[in-house]
Amino acid sequence: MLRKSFRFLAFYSVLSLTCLAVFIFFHRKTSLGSQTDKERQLSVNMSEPLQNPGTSEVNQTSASGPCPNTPPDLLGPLHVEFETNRTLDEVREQVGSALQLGGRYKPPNCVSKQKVAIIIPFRYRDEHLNHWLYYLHPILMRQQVDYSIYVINQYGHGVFNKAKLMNAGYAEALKEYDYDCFVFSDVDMVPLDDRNLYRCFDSPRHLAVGVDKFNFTLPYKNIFGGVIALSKEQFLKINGFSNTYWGWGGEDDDISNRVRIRIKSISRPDSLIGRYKMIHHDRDLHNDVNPHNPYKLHETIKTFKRDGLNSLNYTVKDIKRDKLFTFISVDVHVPSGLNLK
Ligand SMILES: [Mn+2]
Repeated sequence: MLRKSFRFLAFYSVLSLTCLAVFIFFHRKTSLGSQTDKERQLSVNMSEPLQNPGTSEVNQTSASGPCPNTPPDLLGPLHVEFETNRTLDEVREQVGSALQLGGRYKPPNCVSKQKVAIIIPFRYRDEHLNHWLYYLHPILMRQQVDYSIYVINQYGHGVFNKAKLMNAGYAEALKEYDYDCFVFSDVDMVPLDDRNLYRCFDSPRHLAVGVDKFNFTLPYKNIFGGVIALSKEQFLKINGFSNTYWGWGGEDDDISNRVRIRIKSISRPDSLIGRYKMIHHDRDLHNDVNPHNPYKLHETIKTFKRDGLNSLNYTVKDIKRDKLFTFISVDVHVPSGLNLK
């Protein structure tokens, strides 16, 4: 009898221990599972912060393979005019419907090979920006670019520093998305042919080959300004732009030097496809020609390793997200005793 009840007890203790073990095992598994989901959600949000969840679902179900190397819907030569007065509200209505907040776009039916941040250094040029947005958004969509527009505004009224703004734009864009290509464009430059692709190539790309202002020819061989595209790797290799070109002139020849020193070659579209129309304008306030800048160009080879992305300092004053662009106001820390004479 005693032996029987002992067996009975032993059987039930083993059974309850097994049940306890099974319970603990499943409980841990479910709580682990929900944690992973949360983590997954968090990483999606962090890598694509400008995308709303609804659209990302649509993209996931309809995005099939990679986008074709040559976008299929390009038009070729374009008619561009700046006589029409364009307000931001109008442009938003005309070209904004496929955009997400921040001037963000992803082709709906294919996956782009590159993620492109378009950086526009800016101050006092609202009218030019409206023209630029009106023309560029539809072009970039036809080119099937995965892109955002960053307008980097110099805060305050101190001496302009375009190159430093572009460095800041690079740094700020990378905080939002893992871009692998950066297009730096003047706000007054509109391409006249949509076959001029806003993407990165094996060598740093000079897109603005022929500007109407210079009769559609290169004013000099080493010019590397107006609109340029560098991969993240290329931009890091040259340490970005110099931060020390205050006022007008020189910064584009300085980056041309950096590219020549560190990478050797550049690439360009052919002279017909690489045509641009520039918006005519008077010289901006607080951006006078700096007569010291041309002399600095002889120093690039000695200074570029310590003057650039690795010495960049600025303060973000404001970030506004429009449907058509992300507007970042940056204090570039204008030196107090700056002498442009
Ligand atoms: Mn200009």
